[in-house]
Amino acid sequence: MNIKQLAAEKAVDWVEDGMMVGLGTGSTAVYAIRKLGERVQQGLHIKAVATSVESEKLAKEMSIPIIPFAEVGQIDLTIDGADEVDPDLNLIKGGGGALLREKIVAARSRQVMIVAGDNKVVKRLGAFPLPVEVVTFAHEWTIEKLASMGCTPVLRKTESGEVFVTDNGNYTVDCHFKEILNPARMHRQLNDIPGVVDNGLFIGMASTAVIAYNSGTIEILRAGK
Ligand code: ABF
Repeated sequence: MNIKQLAAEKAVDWVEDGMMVGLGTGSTAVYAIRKLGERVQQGLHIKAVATSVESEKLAKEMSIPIIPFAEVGQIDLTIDGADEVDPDLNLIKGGGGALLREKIVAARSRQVMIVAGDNKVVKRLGAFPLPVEVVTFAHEWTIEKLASMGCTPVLRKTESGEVFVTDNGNYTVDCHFKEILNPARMHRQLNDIPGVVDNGLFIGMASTAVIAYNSGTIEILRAGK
């Protein structure tokens, strides 16, 4: 079992009968959705919402009941991946292109449980290029503004060289800051830029992180601890 699978499957142990669950996006979240699907097929009763078209498709393949957002009150537990996790459990997310839906679902969740291998744990955010979701209209101007924030902005492309389009019809700009000294301030400054929809800094949103190591051990990190 690899460390992504180890972390993801451990997180699914926290899912209880009757829960409303948020399903994350990315290769680590895929392991969680598959494990959850196994438990549903063994009789676990849950309802779920997904953070991407891709995760929703997999959930339906696993017979996990996906329900309309209008019918969702609070989400009890969201299990999702991350690109970087700092000591305060602030995150960089969005490497998978799903940051907007992930942040909307996380904001509706009583508990956000991050699942990752220890390679995602960092002392300071920023080595991973910060994804920023921007509208397509005048995106060239938005990219110039992002550059003025002190990063090297790169419009994300697909493997075939096309501009990557998110599930929401927007573009993603990967902002190479190298180091982000004040993530909370950076988050606010980015979202003040006209044309920016949201960014991959998740500040104070994760309550727990399940971190797996190649040794096979698992560490549970809790916000504020
Ligand atoms: C998603 O999972 C994204 O926000 C994040 O970028 C990605 C991490 O990908 P992986 O689990 O494949 O390393 O939630």
